Amino acid sequence: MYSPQRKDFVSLTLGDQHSRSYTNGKHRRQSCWRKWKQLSRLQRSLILFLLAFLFICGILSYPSLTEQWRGLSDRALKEDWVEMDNRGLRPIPPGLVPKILPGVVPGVQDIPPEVMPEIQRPSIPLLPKPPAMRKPPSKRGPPVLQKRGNVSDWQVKDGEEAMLKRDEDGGKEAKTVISWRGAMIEAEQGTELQSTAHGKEGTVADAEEAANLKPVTVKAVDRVEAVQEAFRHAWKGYKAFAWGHDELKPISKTHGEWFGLGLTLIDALDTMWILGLKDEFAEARKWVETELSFSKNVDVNLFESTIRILGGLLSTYHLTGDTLFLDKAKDIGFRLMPAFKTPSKIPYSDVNIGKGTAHPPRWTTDSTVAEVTSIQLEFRELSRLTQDPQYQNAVEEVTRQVHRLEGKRDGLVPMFINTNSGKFTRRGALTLGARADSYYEYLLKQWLQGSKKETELLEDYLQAIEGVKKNLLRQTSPGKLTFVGELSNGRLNPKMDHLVCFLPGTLALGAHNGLPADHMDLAVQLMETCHQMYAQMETGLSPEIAHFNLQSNNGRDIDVKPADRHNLLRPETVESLFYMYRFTKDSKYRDWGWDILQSFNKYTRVPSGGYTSISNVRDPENPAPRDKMESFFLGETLKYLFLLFSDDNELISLDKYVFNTEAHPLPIWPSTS
Ligand code: DMJ
Repeated sequence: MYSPQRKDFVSLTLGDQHSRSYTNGKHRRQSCWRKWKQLSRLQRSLILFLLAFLFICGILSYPSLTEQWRGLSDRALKEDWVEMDNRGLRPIPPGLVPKILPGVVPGVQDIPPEVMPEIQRPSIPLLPKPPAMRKPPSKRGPPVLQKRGNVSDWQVKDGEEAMLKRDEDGGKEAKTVISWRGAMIEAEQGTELQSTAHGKEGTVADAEEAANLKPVTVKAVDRVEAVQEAFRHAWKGYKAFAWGHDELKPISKTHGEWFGLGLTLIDALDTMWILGLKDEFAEARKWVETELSFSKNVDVNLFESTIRILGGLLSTYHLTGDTLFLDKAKDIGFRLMPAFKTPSKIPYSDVNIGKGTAHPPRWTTDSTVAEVTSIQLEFRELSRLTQDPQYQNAVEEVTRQVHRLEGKRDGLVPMFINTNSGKFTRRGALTLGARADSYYEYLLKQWLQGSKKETELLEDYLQAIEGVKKNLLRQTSPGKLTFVGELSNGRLNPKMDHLVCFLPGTLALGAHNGLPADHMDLAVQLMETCHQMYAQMETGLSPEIAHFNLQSNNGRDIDVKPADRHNLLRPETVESLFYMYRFTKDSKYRDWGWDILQSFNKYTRVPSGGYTSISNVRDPENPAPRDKMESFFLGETLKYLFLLFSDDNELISLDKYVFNTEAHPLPIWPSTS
């Protein structure tokens, strides 16, 4: 029998008379302690166990709590947007786009030579010296500005807008965690959304209203000028609030810094030249001459600074013949070289361009496959211009290793490669999207850059496209849209990043250069899908990631998860539209590009200057601006739109130039090399 004092059960008595009679805290504490001491050991253990259990439950339920908190902050963002609306920052109706009228680097000696990678003797013969540097071969002046035409097709778009049935979006707000090349990759994906396909369903009243509209023929010249106007508007914001900084934050009217190197300005240099914006170009050039210095204690990402800065400077040098840009290109190129000083010679992701040190990300010794294999066009060109083989050797060593590596599947590469072992890391999916995309692009483009002589590059490219067809290509059931899915643990995930929309253009470029005609067929199909990723959204803007429907029991082809509804002003679709139009002259590609430009103007344009990425392409009432204009909007998106609408086929001829993955044109080497 148990003694009366010893109770093997817990008795909780709430609000008894005794406890009510306590008036002072000290007594209450003493009494609690006495009561605790009176409990049996088993009772105390049980209470402690209960408390521990509750604590663990609390920890486990933390994510859902944070989700609610995030919901609250998203609502706050929504309210901000409403407030902005009240201040006149509503999306601009088509046709009401305001018209804005135009208006040395310390040497590299401060990197100690011992930290530089050894100069490799060229295993590949060096390319012949390019034509004299003071007189570059391809110098051409900016194209003459066209006279402004009418804007009647904006009015047509107004009518089309009336046809849209705008559904309420009941999904959760986006959850994002990892920044990837400007994209935010989702931490987890939530419930699917119910929405109406853009341009596919309309109410009867909407259709009647639209029937009153008369089609208006629009001349190409109007569209070219609309791109110039959009660039000037973006530039106005950059100039006013972010001059010399990396990125414009157009809503808070300030700037964001990534490397602290004037990223937007450098990325936009050749765009200004191509668009014929002489005054803007002259101002930017002045900044490069007087302010730009790479002698800075700053960590930069090797890939991003290569494609944006080195690529931008090299292409501007080629277009203008101005050696200022070549000098700057040499400086940054040399400062990036410590990245290759790794056990495997597969470069690290980050370099300190002031100290001459490099390192992988803090959490891994892996590098991203797309990053280490998409710097070759730029470094090879730098070697050609400088007649210094070290750049070409370093990047071609990477190409050679990746070419030989085991672990590919029908030419498709994993996402990560280890900088110690030089082997692929077995994690992640097989994808043509983030972390692998430009590996495929640069196989073809290096082959073109080198005048189609490096057959291993071509073989790898052709094998990879066959690998795509065999492993990743699917069609939706309802609408027969062709897409490139992702292969994860042997299972196909029917999702495609917007990043994959570079592929139609690359396939078309290959077909134009004699690769199999069925590459062009595939390009046409994928181009249609990328177009639908815009057309089926309520804002007319694509989400970052689309999910495709393989079931025949549901009428919708494309779904968007809540975490994927953002649009970062990315270029890939308009890039491919440019290639498709150049090679087919089918005007529908121009029309699709025009729709996209108008949607950017309607939902992402900030009246005080600049364009902003948005969080929700499914909500035209509240697209939820993110307050950031990525440098690639000026470097790529507007450049490709301009080239799409321009009738001048010789303006960056695709038989003379190859675009790097940041839309910076580099010359195709003469075949006599
Ligand atoms: C750009 O920096 C480049 O196009 C890169 O290849 C992919 N990401 C962005 C644009 O989306």
